[in-house]
Amino acid sequence: MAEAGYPGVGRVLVVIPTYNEADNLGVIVDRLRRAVPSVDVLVADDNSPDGTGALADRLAAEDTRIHVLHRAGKQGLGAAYVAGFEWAREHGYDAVVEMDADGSHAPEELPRLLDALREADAVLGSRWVEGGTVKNWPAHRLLLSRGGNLYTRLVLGIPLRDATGGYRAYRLAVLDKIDVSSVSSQGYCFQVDLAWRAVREGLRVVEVPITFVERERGASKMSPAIIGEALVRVAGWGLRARTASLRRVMLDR
Ligand SMILES: Nc1nc2c(ncn2[C@@H]2O[C@H](COP(=O)(O)OP(=O)(O)OP(=O)(O)O)[C@@H](O)[C@H]2O)c(=O)[nH]1
Ligand SMILES: [Mg+2]
Repeated sequence: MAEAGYPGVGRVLVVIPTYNEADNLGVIVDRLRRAVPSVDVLVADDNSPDGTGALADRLAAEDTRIHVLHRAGKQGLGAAYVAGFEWAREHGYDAVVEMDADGSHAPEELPRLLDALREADAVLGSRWVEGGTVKNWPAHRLLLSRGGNLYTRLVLGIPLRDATGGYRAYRLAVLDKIDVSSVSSQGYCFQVDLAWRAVREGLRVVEVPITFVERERGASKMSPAIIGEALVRVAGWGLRARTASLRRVMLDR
């Protein structure tokens, strides 16, 4: 019998978290369904005031591969993903993909991520490896992403070039290993948190180049609070990891 889903990976669920993305959702889901028809889609909407949830319901009514998770209100990107991953587990998927609704993550590049997942536990779409790039970002956004990744690399001591990106694929078993339901980080920090957990567990984490495109419609949900969360939490993890290895060195003496 032919394997269901994506060859070599199995049943794949692409989780798209949404908050006020009515101008973007239809386009991205349509592109995704055309680009990789064998994957399923779950829109995780936080009761968007602009009617994104109702739009997702209409898309789901026309296509059995599209599903919707309605959440009570805006609880952050991380919480929406954790709920989406739980849904994937309950429904027997083998792998999950993180993808933004705003068009920054091209569905046409998804096969590259899924192909790499055949030989990996987690695949990170990376803007900052050779072949990766960003389109239409102003200088301050480039600086924030480059600076944030340099900070993460130095503080955590991990080799990843793009630990803050949100275009990724994970094997479902990995999410259990890194205890994803206990993750409470929300914005960029959610992405760093998962990458950090996976690297610490010794899992096979690989980066593949992507072309990230700045959103054309709708508003960014990025805020100083989201940047602050990442700065503070990453510093805490780095400090804890260094204290733990220092303690090990002392005990070994
Ligand atoms: N369900 C849910 N989705 C969210 C929440 N915050 C952001 N999102 C979605 O997560 C994705 C990424 O959010 P963006 O606002 O694009 O954040 P970003 O990509 O870091 O910032 P930009 O590069 O400026 O677009 C989008 O699909 C958002 O609609 C939230 O609280 N709940
Ligand atoms: Mg975005």
